[in-house]
Amino acid sequence: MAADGEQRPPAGERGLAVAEARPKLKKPPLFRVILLNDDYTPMDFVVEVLERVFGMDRTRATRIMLEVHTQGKGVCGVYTYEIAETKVAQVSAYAEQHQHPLLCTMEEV
Ligand code: TYC
Repeated sequence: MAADGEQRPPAGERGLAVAEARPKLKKPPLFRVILLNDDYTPMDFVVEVLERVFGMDRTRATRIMLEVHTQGKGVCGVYTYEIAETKVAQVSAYAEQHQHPLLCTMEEV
């Protein structure tokens, strides 16, 4: 053992390879919340859901609703897993309460 006050030179000066410690912070995976078209859910109801659950204004909600209506599906927003899961659950519960077959799902970005 080295005596008190006697320290070994740092690794980089002893011919050892040194690398900066890299903080291992990974970005969380993100998920798109997707709304699916159907033939029965009223357009007004879909617009209301987009306003309530996704905080959209009437103009944006109407645009997304029409995109879903014409394209078959549309993206309501992109969130981390738990937020996306909660939005899907809120849409599904609200649609069920009102007995509409509206479907909402999520997919990793
Ligand atoms: N296609 C429905 C209708 O004609 C409207 C609708 C839009 C339903 C979007 C679901 O996610 C949806 N009444």
